Amino acid sequence: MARPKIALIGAGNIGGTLAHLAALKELGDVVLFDIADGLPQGKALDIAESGPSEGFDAAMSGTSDYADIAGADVCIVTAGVARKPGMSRDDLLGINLKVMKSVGEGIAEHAPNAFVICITNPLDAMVWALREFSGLPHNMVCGMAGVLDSARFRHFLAEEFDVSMRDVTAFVLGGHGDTMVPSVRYSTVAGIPLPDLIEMGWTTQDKLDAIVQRTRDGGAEIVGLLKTGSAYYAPATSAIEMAEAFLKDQKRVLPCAAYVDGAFGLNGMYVGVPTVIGAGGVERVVNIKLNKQEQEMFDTSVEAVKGLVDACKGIDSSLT
Ligand code: A3D
Repeated sequence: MARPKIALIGAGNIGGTLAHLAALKELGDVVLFDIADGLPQGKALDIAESGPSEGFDAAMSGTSDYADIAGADVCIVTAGVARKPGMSRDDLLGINLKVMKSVGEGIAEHAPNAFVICITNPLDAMVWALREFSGLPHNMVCGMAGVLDSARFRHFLAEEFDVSMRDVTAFVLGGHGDTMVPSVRYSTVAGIPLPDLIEMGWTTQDKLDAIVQRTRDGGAEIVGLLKTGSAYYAPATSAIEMAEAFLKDQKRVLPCAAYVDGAFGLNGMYVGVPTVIGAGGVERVVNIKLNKQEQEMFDTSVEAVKGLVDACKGIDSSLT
């Protein structure tokens, strides 16, 4: 049986890390696509040359021709520009919307059966636009943000409690922006919900509030430190987790920017929600109950995403 084919659209910081991780995990053969002359070919060759030492079997190639992604099983999209200090994710909208148009058309023509994971920011609006431009089924197009935001939340919680990150579960709802909703009630240490851990004296409400805020600002914290771009190791790892769930039909329960039509009281929009990812792409949206305060925060986040989608429609009249 032939190996799966993984197309990485964008061979920058995240794209290169994705290629390396996909190779190390032997998820399939990798095609790196980028418009920058020589970049995808150079990274592909460099990673291929790590194969003899690592001992992986995966073909690596680089291209600037969409024909080379033909028949891809998975496409992970990072094409576009990333934030610099002082920029919000929303500042990227105008430039990255044009990029989504060319990427969406390229995928539609050459890899219409792929499971597509968008990472380009501002995430929720870009995954919506990418779906519109590509015309692929909604369940086969989603965005990576929730896995990363939840991983940040889990990391900070594990540090606070001095326990293994493996025993901390958490998830973050809503749009991938300042209004995201780290869910305290549905996050646990080995099944013990965070509010119970406050009662048990493991932490305080103030400390937990600070961790929630640090999670919301997690991307900006790294942009501020790096100064030349945004995070890429953890974003790439998060998208690989989603790709693996699809390729191996793992039916993982992962938060991602999915098309929500009916659940959470929403009528057809992309936003971060818990989902089940398997061979059918986004197979289910997990329609959890929110309390009043969570619902208000989620609604605020939804409104922020709708504003960005409207801005996209204002820029490109083909989007309705
Ligand atoms: P970067 O290292 O700049 O790579 C982007 C690549 O896209 C560059 O190599 C460009 O040459 C390439 N590119 C630009 N236009 C096109 C095009 N039309 N077709 C193909 N390739 C093109 O950025 P990065 O890898 O650090 O980040 C990529 C994107 O991910 C940015 O928009 C970031 O804001 C976003 N990002 C999202 C998250 C989420 O959690 C959602 C986290 C971190 C970064």
